[in-house]
Amino acid sequence: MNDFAPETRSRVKQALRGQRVETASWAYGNSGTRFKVFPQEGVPRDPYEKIADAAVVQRFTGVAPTVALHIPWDRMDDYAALARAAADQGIALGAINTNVFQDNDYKLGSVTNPDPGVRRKAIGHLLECVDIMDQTGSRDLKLWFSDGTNYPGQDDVRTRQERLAEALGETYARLGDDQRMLLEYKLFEPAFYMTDVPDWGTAYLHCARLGERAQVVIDTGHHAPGTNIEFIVAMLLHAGKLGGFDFNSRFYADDDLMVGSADPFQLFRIMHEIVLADALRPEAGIAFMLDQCHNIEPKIPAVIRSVMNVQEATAKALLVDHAVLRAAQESGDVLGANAALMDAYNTDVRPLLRELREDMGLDPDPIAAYHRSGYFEKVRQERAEGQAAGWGA
Ligand code: PSV
Ligand code: MN
Repeated sequence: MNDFAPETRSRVKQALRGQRVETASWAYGNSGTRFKVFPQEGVPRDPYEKIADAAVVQRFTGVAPTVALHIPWDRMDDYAALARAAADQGIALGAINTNVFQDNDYKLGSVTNPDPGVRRKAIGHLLECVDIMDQTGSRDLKLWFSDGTNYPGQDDVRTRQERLAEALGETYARLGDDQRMLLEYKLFEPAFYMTDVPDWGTAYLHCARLGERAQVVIDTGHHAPGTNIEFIVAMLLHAGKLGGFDFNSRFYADDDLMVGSADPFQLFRIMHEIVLADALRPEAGIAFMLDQCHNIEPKIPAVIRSVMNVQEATAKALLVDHAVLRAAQESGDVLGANAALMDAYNTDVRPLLRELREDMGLDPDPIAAYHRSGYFEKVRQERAEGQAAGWGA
């Protein structure tokens, strides 16, 4: 690892230094499965405390300067004050995630519900979230719809698409010039026969119709097993329609485990497509967000670990020798082309990342530094009383 050419070393470090990963407010709160939520100590009780935890992740990683909010989980009176509190701690508020999946009214859907009154209510929430973005200074509105049906014939597929298009159109029209809409697809759950935005193709069709500021977001846990996610990444980059990622890992379904834990090779392949398209730079407009739940592991170190996993996959992707790869591809050298990827993937990039952190004035081992900091002991005491924030709360 330490025998890189100096140019490679500085090129890779420079790209990694500019990388940005957005953490999620809900990852700091209690979460679980539908069977049980195991509470943890020191968990934030309100959005301010979630922001404080996110700032700690930024303090030890240096590449996670924004935190996404979820409304109504992070509903409050004064979002501008929350944004100021974030700024005081060296971070900013990121994407606003909408939530039209938890009210009783949404049993048969939100924006695709057969009842126009329910559709209106759902659209009202989406518009309210744009109002919040105006106050937080957020760029991205993230839309995920649990809408779908459980039984064949339950509702008309094309009519639901029309209702969806109408809601998206009204919301898109409300966006400011510097704001974007990110549409997230998901194959299944909670609807089991059909979801209304099941795949990237459906999301792409809606976004293409809406315009430039509507982009597709890929949640890595939202596909059928075996789906070639990096192909989707390449296709959306090719079409100029990739707005970002909700990163997480899965073994079975939408497991929401730490990104890079179940299949680090897949994460590398995704980041390889990003690097090939020169889309790592923040100016390229791809939001690299985490959407994870730390049900049994301590939350802040898990978020730090996740950021490090993204950095490791990215560093490996940056090490792919594109000239060698391209030459092998063009001469039909199957094994040579594959080796160009595998050589990079099999490189131990951890020493380089430690060096990068030292260059950035950070501790080379962010998790050890977090444990030494005493932050957990402090919040464990401070937050002993009161109601811990939780997924869905
Ligand atoms: C849906 O499964 C999803 O991925 C959406 O992004 C939601 O907003 C999020 O999970 C909630 O954790
Ligand atoms: Mn998601």
